[in-house]
Amino acid sequence: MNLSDVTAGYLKAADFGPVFGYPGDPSVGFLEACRTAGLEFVLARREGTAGFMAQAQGMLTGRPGVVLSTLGPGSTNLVNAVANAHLDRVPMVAISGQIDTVRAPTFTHQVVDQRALFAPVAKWVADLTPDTVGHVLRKAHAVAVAPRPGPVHLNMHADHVTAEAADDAVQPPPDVTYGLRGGQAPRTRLERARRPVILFGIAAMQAGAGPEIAALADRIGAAIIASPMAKGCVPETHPRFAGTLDMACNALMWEFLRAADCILCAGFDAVELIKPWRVAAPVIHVDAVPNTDQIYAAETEIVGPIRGILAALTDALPARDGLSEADIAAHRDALSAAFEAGRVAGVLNPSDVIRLARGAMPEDTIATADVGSHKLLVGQGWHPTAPRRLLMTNGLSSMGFSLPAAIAAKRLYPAAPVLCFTGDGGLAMVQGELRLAATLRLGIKVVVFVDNSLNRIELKQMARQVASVGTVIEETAIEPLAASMGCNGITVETEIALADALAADPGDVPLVIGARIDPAQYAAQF
Ligand SMILES: Cc1ncc(C[n+]2csc(CCOP(=O)(O)OP(=O)(O)O)c2C)c(N)n1
Repeated sequence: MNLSDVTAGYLKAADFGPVFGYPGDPSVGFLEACRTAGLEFVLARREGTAGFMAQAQGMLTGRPGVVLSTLGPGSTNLVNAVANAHLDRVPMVAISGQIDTVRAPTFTHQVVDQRALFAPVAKWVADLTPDTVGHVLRKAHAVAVAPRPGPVHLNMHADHVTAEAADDAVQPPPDVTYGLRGGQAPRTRLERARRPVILFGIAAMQAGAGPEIAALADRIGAAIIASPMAKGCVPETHPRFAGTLDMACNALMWEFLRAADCILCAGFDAVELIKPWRVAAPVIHVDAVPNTDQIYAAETEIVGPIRGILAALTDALPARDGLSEADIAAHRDALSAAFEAGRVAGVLNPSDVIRLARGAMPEDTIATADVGSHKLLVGQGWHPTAPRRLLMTNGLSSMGFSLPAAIAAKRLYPAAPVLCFTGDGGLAMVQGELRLAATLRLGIKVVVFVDNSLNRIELKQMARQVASVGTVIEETAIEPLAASMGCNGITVETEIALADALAADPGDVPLVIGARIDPAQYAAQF
């Protein structure tokens, strides 16, 4: 199937009505695809009025109306109608032709930047490309109808119009159920599941839905998996807790998820996914917002207060065996073993640092993690038993987060033990803030994974067998650095020395612990 066939097939399957529009050169292949799909094309007299027809179609059906224009003057003529649908809150899919991709950056005749043109007046702008057309259409659909409804604008480059589509999935999203009840379909699915998994994320943590997740898991025999930023929402000591997705040991975690026969995503935000979602099990999406990212295609969506929806589901479902706690414990054992994979005897390994810190710090510790290889280990190996006890950035994932975050945490909770994990690269970006932490008399512990490397990037160079250019950094001289900032500092190279340093009372200024690690283990972890 070519890209136009997939697009016409989607519009037909989703029952959006006819395509209103005005064609141009790049439209020819798409018009033919409409004809063969049995999708009517209504030729208006100009693009602006075709857009109003599509808007009216959307107003009448509640589904997006579709409008087509050509590139350049066709798209500039269309802007008014798209803006109209935007402020009238009417769902719409607007598609414009565009110059072929090779000429797009340099050619001038009839070429305007259509993404920039439509961005202020549409909910979302994107290109339909052969590799992603199925996903883009699904997302365009979900975004257009999600509250508040409005238009999305899609470009179809001339060289893509009849290009073979690699992503040809035509899978319109389900109707969204708003409110607590959620219909019968998800209940039937959960009632029959033998290996159900609840995957919770940021929004579940923010809603404080841990007790409701645990209760539902106990009722239906589900395993519970956390997203990194939501860790602690369900205590990681819970017998149904099965690990954190897409951090260290991710092969094992994805394998476990792929073995599920039903996945309930509870406030799970796919912004945290590093790997693509390649899981066959049907997904039930429970969140405060609809599934507009479409990273996974949910079978059903229940949108509303997460805690209330989960509690209502638990009440409505009979007790089931599902996965036994013994099955989950066996997986947890495998996870613990995988966490030590690649460990080198006789040196300080990254996993040693986390294990020792876990042993040394009290349960009410607030930990922060920076971005890099060490974050992936902390994300799996740190086990908070309450929410908001591990702060990390896993959406934008900007280096230099963990030290400022630890300063804010200690200021807010002076009595709480605060532990900051950072790479040597991340520390170098923000080390001046140590001076502030000392001035504020904040007794935090800062554990630096010293490997003279931007390891997360250097690992990728190693995987491609290219040289470590631009990823090797200078030795971090912890003691003089700490002293110059009014802090205490120590460098350690052994487990014993690290355990001692971690046990020390920092007093009322930061204690910077440079853990000189051998990074070889990282290669076995990702
Ligand atoms: C502000 C910013 N710049 C660049 C990156 C890309 N990046 C991700 S991880 C990483 C390496 C981090 O090195 P380090 O802090 O030493 O941690 P390690 O990977 O060695 O654990 C880089 C450069 C980023 N995420 N954020």
